[in-house]
Amino acid sequence: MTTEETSCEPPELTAEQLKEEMLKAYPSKTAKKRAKQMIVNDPDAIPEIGANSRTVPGLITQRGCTYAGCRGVVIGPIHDILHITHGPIGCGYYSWLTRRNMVKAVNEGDTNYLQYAMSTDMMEEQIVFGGEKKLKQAIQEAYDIFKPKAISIYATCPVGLIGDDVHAVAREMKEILGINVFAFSCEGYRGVSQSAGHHIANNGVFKHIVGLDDTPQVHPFTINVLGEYNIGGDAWEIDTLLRKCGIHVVSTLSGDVNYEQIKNAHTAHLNTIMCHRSINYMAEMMEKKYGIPWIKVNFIGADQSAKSLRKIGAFFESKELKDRIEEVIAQEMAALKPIRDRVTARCQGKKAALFVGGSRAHHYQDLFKDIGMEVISAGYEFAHRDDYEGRSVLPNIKVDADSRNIEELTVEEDPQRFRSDFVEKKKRLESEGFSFSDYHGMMTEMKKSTLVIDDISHHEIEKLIKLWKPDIIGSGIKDKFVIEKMGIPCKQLHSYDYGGPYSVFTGAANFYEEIDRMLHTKVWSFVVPPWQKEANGSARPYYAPIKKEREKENTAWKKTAEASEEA
Ligand code: CFM
Repeated sequence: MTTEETSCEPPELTAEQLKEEMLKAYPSKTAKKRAKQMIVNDPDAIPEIGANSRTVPGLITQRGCTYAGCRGVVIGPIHDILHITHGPIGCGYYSWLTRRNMVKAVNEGDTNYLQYAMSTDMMEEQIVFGGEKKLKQAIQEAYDIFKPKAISIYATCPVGLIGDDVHAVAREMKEILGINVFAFSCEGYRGVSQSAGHHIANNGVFKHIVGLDDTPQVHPFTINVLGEYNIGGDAWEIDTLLRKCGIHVVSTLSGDVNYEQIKNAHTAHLNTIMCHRSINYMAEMMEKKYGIPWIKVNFIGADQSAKSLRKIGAFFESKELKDRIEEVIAQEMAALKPIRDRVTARCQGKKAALFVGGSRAHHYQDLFKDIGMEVISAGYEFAHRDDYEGRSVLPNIKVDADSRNIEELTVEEDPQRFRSDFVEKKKRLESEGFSFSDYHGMMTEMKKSTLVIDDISHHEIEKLIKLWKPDIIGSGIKDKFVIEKMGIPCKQLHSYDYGGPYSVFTGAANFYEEIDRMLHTKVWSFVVPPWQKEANGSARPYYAPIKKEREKENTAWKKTAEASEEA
């Protein structure tokens, strides 16, 4: 590059300097709080990060509410129970099919209620005089129409404020209807984010569903896949891969799962956790009550998928299974290689930044690593310190008033069903170096001097784009268009827009190709949003470097296109 071309580029900032730039705009109290949530990483001496605390009012956050985490994320995907939102219609409406937790009703008699949005549609009258009567009526009406196996009720903010006892209504209707009816106190305001809703949902599913069916497993290698929600079909790809290897999934919590599968989940040999944030509670409680050990897996990224399969194989200690797993990995890797190589050649060295939820900002780094890309900054919306720093920090996490608000169930060993043989096996394997109940978190796997940002705000994303110029950002729908209007492609990593699946080897191929397309499409060079323009219509100098780079690429592309047209 000539000096002229670089003349308006801002100086390359260090992570510390970038952080300072981001904080400059804030009042001092806010800056002090945010500073603790923006950490310059050092994988060899993981620094402490501020997480799972309240968002400062006025900052534009990506977070959702507790109701969303409970009804929308963890329980919502169970497709053959009726989900009734007790609240004003908006809560039910906005949680209606917006998350792409896909479902197939394949067998005769399978039921799928997910197309319905059921709500008590609370009005002023219920807010003033109480909504329990209307809730009972709604449950009765829903039962009369659908005759479901179970009904689940979700409390929204006003329900908590006026004090409707959703649990008493559930107990009463359970008695009257003779089916399982249970409720969740998951009012939106109950926690600082959707994370509280995950915990509440885990408690409810554990108390009201898991363990209701003791039919023993006949398959020798059975697992549950916890924290996998079948977004864009991810769980289906994982299931197919595991089946190829000879591993049987008893239940997936809760991607494309039915009520019967969850009732029987406690009979599996092993719990594997995909999303640690949303479901670690369930794994812990199942281990305490039934003795089932758990391991962390990651089926996002080819290398990580292979690693996870091998870990499951090692747990079962069967030579036949391990050999089969190696065969499958070899086949899948061979099929993926040409795509991975082609995309790597085109994307190597490009820079990505990821700000997603409570798990994907970590997992999806592996897909970028697979194709030689670098992750310069990442962060979760609502994860806790253990998801960043690893579970070793659990004893040091201070429980604040907001977390104390969420019930911790007291779980004891089940006198009949506790598997002491599983505990023996776990101990033996541990003594041989196998690690259980482990999650090392995001920061251990990120490079030194990358910037880790918890609960990033729109202002901070804008600064990151202007000053560090990532080539692509993985994020959510709330900021996607802000990012794209700044000329940077944004891969929507929650519902994937219309894309996916991205899990395991087959999904990795989809992801690589899509990232390649997004990085190399020419549309970004045409984006000049109005606020970038000076009065005379020219682009503001601040964005000029990005625009210039893109224009250069564009000219090169045009030349190639013209040349090929001439030929
Ligand atoms: Fe777990 Fe999720 Fe996530 Fe999550 Fe979510 Fe989601 Fe997510 Mo959106 S359960 S923490 S609450 S992996 S809906 S499927 S994509 S924020 S990173």
